[in-house]
Parts: sequence; C-alpha cells; structure tokens
Amino acid sequence: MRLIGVNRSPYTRRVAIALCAYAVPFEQSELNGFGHREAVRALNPLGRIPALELDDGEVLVDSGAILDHLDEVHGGSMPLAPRGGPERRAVLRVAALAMGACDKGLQAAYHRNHVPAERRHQPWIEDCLAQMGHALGAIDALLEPNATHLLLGHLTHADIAAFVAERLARGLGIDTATRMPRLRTQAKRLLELAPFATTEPAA
Ligand SMILES: N[C@@H](CCC(=O)N[C@@H](CS)C(=O)NCC(=O)O)C(=O)O
Repeated sequence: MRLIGVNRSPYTRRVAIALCAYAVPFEQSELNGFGHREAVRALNPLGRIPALELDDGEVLVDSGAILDHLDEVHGGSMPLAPRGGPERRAVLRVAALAMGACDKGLQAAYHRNHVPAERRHQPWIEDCLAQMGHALGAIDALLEPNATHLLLGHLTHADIAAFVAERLARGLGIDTATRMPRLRTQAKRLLELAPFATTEPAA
C-alpha cells in the first residue's frame, strides 16, 4: 500500500495517522499537488493529495473516501468511526467541522500565496480564517477539560481531524492556545502517541 502526499497536508496526515493507528504497513510518496502536478494528476485526475494506492493497483482519492475504506477493511470491532447510529453521526459531524475548517484555512492560504499582492482581498482571507476559528471553537467547546478524547472515550476520526485542523490553524497564525485551549492541550497529548508522533512533518 502506498500513500501519496506529504504530512504537511492535513488531509494526507489524517490518513497517515489512521494507517498507523490500524497498524497497516504502508510506503509514502512525498508528492504535493503544486510541486508535483503531473505525478499527482497521474494518480488523482483532480491533482490533489492524498491518494492511496492499494496493493492491487487501485487508487483511492479524497481523505474521507480513503478513511471509509480503511475503516471497513481494518476497523474490526472498533473502527475509528462507529459503523452506524448516533455515535457514527457524532464522530462524522466533528470530523466534517474540522476538515471544513481545514478547507477554509487552505482557501485563505491559497489566496495569500497565489493571488498577486495588488489583487489580494484581505477581508476574504479574514473571513475564511474567522470561519476556521469558529468551527474549531465549537469543537473546543465539546472537549471535557481533562478528556483525552472528544467522543466515546477512545480515539476516533473526530480526534484525528481536530488534531490536524488545530495544527493547520496554528500554522496560519491562529492563537489556538488562547482561543481553543482545550483543543490545544488535547493536541499536545495526542502528539505523545505513536500514530501522531511518527507522522509529524519536519519543521
Ligand atoms: N477534500 C480533499 C481535499 C484535498 C486537498 O485539498 N489537498 C490539497 C493539499 S492539502 C491539495 O492537494 N491541493 C492542491 C490543489 O487543490 O490543487 C481531501 O479530503 O482529500
């Protein structure tokens, strides 16, 4: 199995964390959507990371679809998203909020990085970052002060998605320690666990 993407990407990293949490062996090709356009498009016509190449050559795209497959095949009796019911909905809701926050954060970053300075629209950047902050604030409010996990008392995609989103938010200049202190504390705790520590990108 081969994961295509760099762990600086929150979407790639959530897949890498899940693979490690499920103890699935994998190789990683550190390609990114901008620097390796052709190579990435050859695997994912949309030109985005992550993609996951299975051992039989099938290529899965989009982190949500990839995780759905990993849960189905490797989740056993305790998948990272429960298989149904209100518990599944709760986990997917938090994961959707966190990954939507990443979408907004990246929209801001793309605008900042790809639009020439004279055409840059600062209110748009600020609006995107405000949406990101608002979603992460809502997740922060769900965390019990000393809880290790957001939901269900064990690791789920909610924790993984919140972790990668908090990291991206910090990278974009959001002061998570002040604005989402519980989420920041949880992220520090998770970083002590192997799936999180071993996927940490180099500074
Ligand atoms: N919904 C997708 C988003 C993937 C995504 O936006 N990846 C970024 C890297 S963080 C990318 O490849 N961007 C390049 C582009 O959009 O051209 C997922 O969950 O996998």
